Amino acid sequence: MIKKILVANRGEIAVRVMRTCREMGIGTVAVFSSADRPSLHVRYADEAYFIGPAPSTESYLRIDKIIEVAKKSGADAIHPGYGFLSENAAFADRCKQEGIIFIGPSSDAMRTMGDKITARQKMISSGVPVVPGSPGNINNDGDIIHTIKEIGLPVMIKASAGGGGKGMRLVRNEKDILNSVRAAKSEAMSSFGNDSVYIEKYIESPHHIEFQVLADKYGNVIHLGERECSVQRRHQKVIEETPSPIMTPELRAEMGAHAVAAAKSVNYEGVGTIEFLVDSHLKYYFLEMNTRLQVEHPITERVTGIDLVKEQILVANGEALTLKQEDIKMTGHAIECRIYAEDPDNNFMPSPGTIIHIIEPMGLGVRIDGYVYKGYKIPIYYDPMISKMIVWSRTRQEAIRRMNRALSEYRITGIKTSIKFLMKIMKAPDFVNGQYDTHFIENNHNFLFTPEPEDSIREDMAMIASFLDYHEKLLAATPKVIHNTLGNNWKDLGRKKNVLRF
Ligand code: MV4
Repeated sequence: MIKKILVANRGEIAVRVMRTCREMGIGTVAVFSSADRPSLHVRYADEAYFIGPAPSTESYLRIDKIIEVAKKSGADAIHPGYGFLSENAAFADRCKQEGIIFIGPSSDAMRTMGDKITARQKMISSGVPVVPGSPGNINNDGDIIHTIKEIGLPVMIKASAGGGGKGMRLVRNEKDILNSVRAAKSEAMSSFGNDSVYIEKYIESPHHIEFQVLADKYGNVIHLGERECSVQRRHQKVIEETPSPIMTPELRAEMGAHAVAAAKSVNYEGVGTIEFLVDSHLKYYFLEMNTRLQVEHPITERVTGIDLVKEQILVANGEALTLKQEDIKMTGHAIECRIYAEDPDNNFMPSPGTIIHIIEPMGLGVRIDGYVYKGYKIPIYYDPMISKMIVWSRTRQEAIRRMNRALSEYRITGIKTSIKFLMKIMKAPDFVNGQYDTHFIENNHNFLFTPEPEDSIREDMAMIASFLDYHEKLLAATPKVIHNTLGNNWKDLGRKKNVLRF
């Protein structure tokens, strides 16, 4: 029985995993870099260990240091979260060697699915539909010519060691193909140390739909429905929702069965995600499998009522799934917005800094997985996502209205955030109508990036609010000096409706 878990991660996911551990009566161990000493996961854990300087390569990616802390703390298991070492097969192997339970799939499953060419080949042999393309690695010009003859242009050249949009090239003209493959191979070699590339037919305007799977160590595998992830910017998901606006019960059953087959083909254990592309004729194709818990898992948790981290821990404990496929029911509609410390008006440049003021939305159907707090200084070293807001309601339209209400309540001053960009998306006709695909943001660029007049007022008000807040603190701190210069009217202004009405 796992009694203590080291969470080898930081930020919102570390806190989220620790919450489930606490509910299960499992001890929690945090690891932190020098930049994360004040971070919430350190405060929340039962124990915390410093593992090195701020850069991830010297801290959260240091397998030796994490193993050392696991031993020192007596942790029975390690939960990797997402990112960092979560899909690092060598880390999973090292845990096994050290007799520490790795909460995730086997390193073999990671390796097979991490290599996009072997993943494709595995899917083909398992009867899971893949995008038409090259059977394997492109070794010479003959392979290219043969593949193009078979599937036609346009094509997508992809790095086998890539994924998530890294190492992809779109080719529409025959004359570009040979040079593009050569360029893709050298780019793959420099980025991943592996120059294997493959070619796929380019699917125009697809939906990016992923299926959540859950498997135990005894071959039981179920799926927990889909997540629509087509609202992306530069291969970074911005909004996810379930159910997908284009899904039908029949298509869900078909895709779900193929997702289960994909997991079974690699003897998968734990939670995993099968990504599909779905074209305008609702034909679907395996894209890749993510062998980790994903950022967007909370929307699946909300509509199914299942705690996915709890299921991960039970599977890691060697317990058989108690859930059967027929037990899985999706209720209502959930939408997740990712909140980033970035400036949408400045090409989403990261906006590190100190949180002066934060008010988080609450109310029926609102969940926030976050980790920042008033006075927290957001480090520059890590992903700028500061929280995820997940809302649920009975219908998609109610969920959109609830997300709008919640986003309008979300107040963070001291840094720039993507909140107002998210509010624009929630109001975009294509989104409201559920008529969008992976080109949504580029197709709605004007609507999403034309500043509205009240934006600047809202900015001013936010600035006034933070200034007032700051001044109230100053008043509290040094009333004599401030009162003599500013007198009392300043505090009244802070309470006048017309100034701070949002
Ligand atoms: C594709 C594709 C269309 N055709 N492959 C994006 C990241 C990784 N998951 C694979 N991705 C895609 N692969 C073929 N054969 C479309 C995507 C894709 C995408 C591509 C460009 C810009 C945004 C995108 C968002 C989702 C999926």
